[in-house]
Amino acid sequence: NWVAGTRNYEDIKYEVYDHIAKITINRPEVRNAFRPKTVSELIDAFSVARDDTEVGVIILTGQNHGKGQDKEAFCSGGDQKVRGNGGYVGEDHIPRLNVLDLQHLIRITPKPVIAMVNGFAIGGGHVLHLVCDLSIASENARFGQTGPRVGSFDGGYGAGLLAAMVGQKKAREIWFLCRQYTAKEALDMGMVNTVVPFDQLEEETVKWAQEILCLSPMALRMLKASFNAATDGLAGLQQFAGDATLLYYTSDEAKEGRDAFVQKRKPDFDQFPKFP
Ligand code: 2NE
Repeated sequence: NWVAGTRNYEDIKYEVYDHIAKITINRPEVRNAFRPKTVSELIDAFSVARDDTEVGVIILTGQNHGKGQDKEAFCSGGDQKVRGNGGYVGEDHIPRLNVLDLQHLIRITPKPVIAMVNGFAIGGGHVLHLVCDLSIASENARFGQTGPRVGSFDGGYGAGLLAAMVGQKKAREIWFLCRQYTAKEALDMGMVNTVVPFDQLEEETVKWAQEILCLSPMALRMLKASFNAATDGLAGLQQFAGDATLLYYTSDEAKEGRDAFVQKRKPDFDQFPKFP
């Protein structure tokens, strides 16, 4: 029932159904590893979903290629074959780590983002599921970081958010040993919300999204910003404060300040209550 969006993407797919946007990394031949173009398209798609006032929940997933559940992938991180000197290199020959911008965008998108983890979530792909608000995994999913093995690391959300989620000891184990963990282990660690059979993954994810869609979008927005404020430092506070400003702008009190300026008169704030 998904309806394709109008944008022409090469590395991803963008679809909408019942106020849900589904964004799919579509490079199954490399386990949905991302190159700079993939990330640029993901940033564009998340911006489209964010701006679409009809969209209330966003799902991020990876394209299945149908070669067996143990071969499916959510995302295997940065495409090591285009990793150059200082970042991942695309058609413009500029080395980039633009996935960090994507992580930030997922965090500040004021709508719940669900990672629908259909297989390997490894390296930078593992961090992508971490920065989503919820993670729903199929039983075949595998989780892990590989940075120290392939000469990389993500010390931002990849380390700090992971530690906030699973605890310091476990987070260090994940990074220091570069093991893979089953979906059940990820559930026990608190990294995923639920685990379902592979063939029920999308149905279950859509069910969660539809439950969320019954709730107040503004309350959800404020809650997402509140959770981020606790872990994201001043950037988290900025997001929360931005939402407070949004709400304030809708008040007569804020409009009086704007109108007085435009009308070149003194603002009359006496009419507004001074709440305790
Ligand atoms: C994902 C995993 C565990 C799957 O293993 P398996 O055995 O099922 O598949 P296989 O044969 O390894 O991979 C299938 C094809 O996909 C390519 C492989 O090279 C292979 O292609 P061919 O050689 O047959 O042509 N492929 C898989 N992952 C790729 C990748 N990341 N880049 C380019 N090609 C890839 C297994 O494939 C695996 O461990 N993959 C590598 C995971 C990894 O180390 N990712 C990078 C971590 S660093 C990172 O993502 C990062 C960061 O640390 C900081 C900032 C930004 C990014």
